[in-house]
Amino acid sequence: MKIIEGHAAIDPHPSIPVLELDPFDEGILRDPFDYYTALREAGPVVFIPSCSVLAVGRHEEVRMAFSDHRRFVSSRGVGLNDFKLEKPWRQPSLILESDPPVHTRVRAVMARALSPKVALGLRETFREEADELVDNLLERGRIDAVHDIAEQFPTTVFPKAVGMQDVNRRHLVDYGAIAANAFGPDNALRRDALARAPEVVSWVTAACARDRLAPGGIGMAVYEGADAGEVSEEEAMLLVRSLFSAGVDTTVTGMGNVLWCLSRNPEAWQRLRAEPDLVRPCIDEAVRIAAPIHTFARTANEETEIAGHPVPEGAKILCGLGCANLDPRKWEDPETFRIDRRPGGHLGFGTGIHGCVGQHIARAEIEAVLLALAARVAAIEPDGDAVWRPNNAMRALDNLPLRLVPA
Ligand code: OVM
Repeated sequence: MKIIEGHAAIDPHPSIPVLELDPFDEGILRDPFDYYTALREAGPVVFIPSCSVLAVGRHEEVRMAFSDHRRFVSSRGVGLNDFKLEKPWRQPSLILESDPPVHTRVRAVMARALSPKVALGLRETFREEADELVDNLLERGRIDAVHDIAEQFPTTVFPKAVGMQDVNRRHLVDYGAIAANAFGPDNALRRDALARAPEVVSWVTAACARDRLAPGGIGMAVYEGADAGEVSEEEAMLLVRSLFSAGVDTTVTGMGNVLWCLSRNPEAWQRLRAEPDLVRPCIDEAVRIAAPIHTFARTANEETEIAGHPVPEGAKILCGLGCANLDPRKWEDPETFRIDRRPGGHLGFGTGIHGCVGQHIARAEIEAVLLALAARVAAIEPDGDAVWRPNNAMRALDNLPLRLVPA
């Protein structure tokens, strides 16, 4: 068997269209829209020789792959590496890189620790913190929304909510980006991420220990699952690690992307200021248009089919979440940001049993910032070009220069 990019090379059925491009090319990652169109138009499932994978980019097939966790498993990794064939770069995530029954058991613990009720309890604190941040930013006027808001806010409030004792903001943001780049092929992004990994990983690992977490926080709530016998002490530690890998940089990215959408759509900003109840649909619309996680893979755990095309066992299936979110088969004017679209069925938080378990907390963080801004800022205007930061799995900004006009 030939191995390419950590998984079995595919000998695709001749009925499957071939797409000759590298989906992890830095140019495509910075500006993916033409690639998205090519992927959707080529067919319901395509073969990409550059990394020997199948890929789906239409809403229907991406949703199907994510909803069928029995055929398309996560336990063999949700990047290009097949954990059945190659040793993963870190101990696999118990919740992301697992299947039932393990997944079901640990997910229950995480769902409780990150429940809507927990998010509601954090709302007030988030709002106070956001008001203070915006007051300070208004004194400056010109800001980089990535550094000054999107990285600043979650790295302040989330570690506090988790009960983290000693916070290193840079390591927290970098850990998520490293984990996300590691889902990709053996390219420069992945190699650079893994070169920086040891320092960040050892810091994160130490931060996950029970005695580094304050009582009453989300981290300790996970360890209470161990006290109740639902998970082992070691499993609880790995689940706390997932709070840091999945809970910081994803939210940072979502917050940056929503501000990118609003700063490019001034009429939407005015509408949000007039109708703050639109904050929730606004967040969903931004997560649809610029999904923080643009791609996750699944592995075909048996010989099967997609849209009538044969799929061999062991095939990696790239699932274009960001691509499906812009599928004209599903959305009217998919690339238009409509603050009141209410885009039910978007895949920016995934779907199925692995759908984002932390989304209530993420939404609460972004909501607090948007409401604090909407109450005080008459206009958020571009103050230069947005710069994207290519990542094998994330659609993230590097810089978003903005001018804030006080109300
Ligand atoms: C994890 C995890 C889950 C979701 C995303 C992610 C960006 C990591 O459990 O480690 O990386």
